Amino acid sequence: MMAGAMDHCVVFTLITAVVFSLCQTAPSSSQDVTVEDQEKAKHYLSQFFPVVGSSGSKGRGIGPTNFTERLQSMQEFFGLEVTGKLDSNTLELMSKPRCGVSDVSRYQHFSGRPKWEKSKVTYRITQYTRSLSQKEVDATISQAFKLYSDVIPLDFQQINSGTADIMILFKGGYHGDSSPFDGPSGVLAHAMSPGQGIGGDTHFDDDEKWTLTQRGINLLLVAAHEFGHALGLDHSRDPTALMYPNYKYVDTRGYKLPRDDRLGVQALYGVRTPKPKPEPTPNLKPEPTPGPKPKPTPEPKPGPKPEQCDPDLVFDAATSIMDALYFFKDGYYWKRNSYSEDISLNTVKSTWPPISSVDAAYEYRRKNVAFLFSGGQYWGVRGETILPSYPKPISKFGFPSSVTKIDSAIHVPWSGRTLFFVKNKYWSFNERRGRMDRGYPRYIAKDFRGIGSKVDAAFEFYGFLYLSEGAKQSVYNYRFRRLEPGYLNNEWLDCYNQANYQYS
Ligand code: TQI
Ligand code: ZN
Repeated sequence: MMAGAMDHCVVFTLITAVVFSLCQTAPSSSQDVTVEDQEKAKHYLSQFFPVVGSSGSKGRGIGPTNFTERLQSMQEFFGLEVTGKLDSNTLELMSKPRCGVSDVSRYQHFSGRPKWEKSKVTYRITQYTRSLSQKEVDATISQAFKLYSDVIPLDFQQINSGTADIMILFKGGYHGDSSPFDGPSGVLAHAMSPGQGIGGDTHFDDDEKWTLTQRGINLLLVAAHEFGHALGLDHSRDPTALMYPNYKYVDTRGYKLPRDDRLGVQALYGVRTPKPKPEPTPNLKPEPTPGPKPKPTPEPKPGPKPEQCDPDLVFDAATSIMDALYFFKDGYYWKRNSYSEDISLNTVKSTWPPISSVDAAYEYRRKNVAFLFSGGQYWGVRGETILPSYPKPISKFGFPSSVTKIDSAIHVPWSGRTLFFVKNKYWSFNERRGRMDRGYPRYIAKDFRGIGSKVDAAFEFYGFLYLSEGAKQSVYNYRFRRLEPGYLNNEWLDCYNQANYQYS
């Protein structure tokens, strides 16, 4: 077998879910740590793993503050052995240059960043599955490659004879390499990272029931995942990513490459110059058929449409509502469907007529309701319907009369609290008890280090808290209890911020 493709701690040996552990380097001793090393490490942690929240004696903090814990979370993040000690592997990693790319991205490349060094990559399917017609397989495989070629300047071409860069086959059990498949379920497929010979080759276990639907194993999703490996992507920590190591069916109609994976491959191959997007237009209610036009009632018209891909875009508010994300700006909102990733722009009024603009919003999923705030009032909505008995004054939450407007709000499901950000302070509302927690407001800058002094918009999504100040976001990763610098706001709107990424 060819070397190269095999040494990226990849694939064939990795069959179970404990995939990351195989990438660990051998444990090393923690002797000979100098004072200088200690100082360097402290500096490193403060730069890349800022402390979040105040933990102090009252234990109110939301992140680790002590050196050992922070070191542990850094080690966990990089897949090192979690010793909490400054061992040589950890020190070595800390001294590596950061390439100007912060750790925000949850995608990962294989070590050595193997990738295809050409712009046309060929593939050949040498053995088809029993579950689907040849035509269906050809179409699905091509669709899976197209997810990538839509966003990176690489073209994939199917050939029917000879040796292709990516050789594809469907076969159960032993199929010619050192990792035979295991019968139904378990391992579904595997792929080699880019390289000569077997590099990029992709095998599908034909003891699976391959389908194009929700039943059985969806070929498009698994092929797209495997081709991610074949192009150089390792598993991602982003639960919404295709490269997240967990099979989950999503609607494949109009399926596009999820954002995290897109950023991952684009970091390797660069961005395919995006075709100009059609201007999103507010989809207004169908015009009444022509006739003598009734005089339009002089309504306060929303101002000009906000610009979707402005790198300086500041959101007024953001929230999830059911399965979509809503980003509010100047009387408009973008709605982004989680799965189809299509984005529409509408006026707030056209959807929730009494509301002309939204300052803050949050979803309380337990009750299947979202709250939209505008000035001193708020409305409860379920999807696009306003619930009865709204608006209500924000004083209902227990704000003093000095609070006339809320900058942003976020519900934190695991604490049952809703945080309200008002200027440079924040409040904590206990949803179950229906009252403000004692001891608030507190200073944002004190408890959320790494943000700044205000929060313009905030939302929770898949267990991550996104807090944005100005055009930039910070992501609070609850699992790792850490605030990480995030993407620009506009990345949620599928904008390409070319300048942010470095290509090799
Ligand atoms: N096959 C594994 C996978 O592709 C093989 C593998 C394990 C692997 N560890 C790896 C490949 C590390 C590269 C790097 O992930 S699988 C999914 C999941 C599989 C799993 O059959 O377990 C998908 C195939 F987990 F993401 F759903 C496809 Cl989509
Ligand atoms: Zn995988």
